[in-house]
Amino acid sequence: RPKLSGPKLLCQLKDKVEVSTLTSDLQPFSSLPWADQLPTKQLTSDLGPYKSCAVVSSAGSLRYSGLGKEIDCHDAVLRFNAAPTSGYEKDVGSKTTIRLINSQVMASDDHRFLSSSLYSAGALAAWDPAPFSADLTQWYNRTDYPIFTQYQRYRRLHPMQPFYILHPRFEWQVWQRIQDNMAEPIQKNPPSSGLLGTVLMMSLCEVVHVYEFLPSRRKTELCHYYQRFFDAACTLGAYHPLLYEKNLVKRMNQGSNRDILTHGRVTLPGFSKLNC
Ligand code: NCC
Repeated sequence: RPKLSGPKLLCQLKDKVEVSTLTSDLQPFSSLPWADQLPTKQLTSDLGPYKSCAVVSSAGSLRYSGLGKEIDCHDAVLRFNAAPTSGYEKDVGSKTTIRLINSQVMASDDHRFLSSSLYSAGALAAWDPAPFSADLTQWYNRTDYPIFTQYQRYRRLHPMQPFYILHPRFEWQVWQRIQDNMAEPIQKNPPSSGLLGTVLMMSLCEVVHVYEFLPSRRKTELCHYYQRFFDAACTLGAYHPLLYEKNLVKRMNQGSNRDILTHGRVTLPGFSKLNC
């Protein structure tokens, strides 16, 4: 299989991946009693378009980066899971436009998802590792974590906050882009929140800067910038095909290698700016 150049990879991503979210008119949800808790419109028609966007990975290498001001200068900022800004503003900034969370975060007691104010800034988008190519009904009846019960509870407590659920088709379309561009079979687990969030922002923004997804010279075994926990697998991957994701992002990067080294910064064009 020929190795595609960066511009070709970007066009493939734009053509073959549709960033879609669940809406209240979609089967099987439309016939459920809580359907009207789901948004009526897609995330991509409610939010944006933005000029510049920052995607802030949760990597330990953000600690002592001093990137906070630069991150906050973007029109929109995406963060992940339980990653806080409070107390870490100097390194990660304080603006949160969208927070992308996995269903494990919504379900585990540790994260106090229903009560913690960490989740109240900006819009929320959640995802659950759905079975490959399974239909929505199959997934609904057997989610990895109880994403739908937690979603309903959260919506009842915070009815005004925009909250979307990613369509599982989106996860697997992104997964397919990774697999089709790698020489070897990759694990059949969905991509990490990091790559899903990056592609999500490419559909909303003219330019996307991703921070410490490709590690800078601050690379560390510290898993998250906000926790004293060390594990190289956080950066290299175990369950998620993370190394392959990073390889793909490296190939699509339009910024310099120096930007990666000093800022852990990757520059990606938004889909609207691509001439394919
Ligand atoms: O760790 P996590 O991800 O929340 O990090 C968000 C995204 O940042 C990128 N990252 C993170 C750490 C690091 N050292 N390098 C990185 O590049 C990754 O792209 C990552 O996706 C997830 O993807 O949702 C994940 O969530 C955690 C965990 O569920 C949450 O943090 C809540 O505690 C997963 N960890 C475990 O299941 C133990 C992780 O595998 C993936």
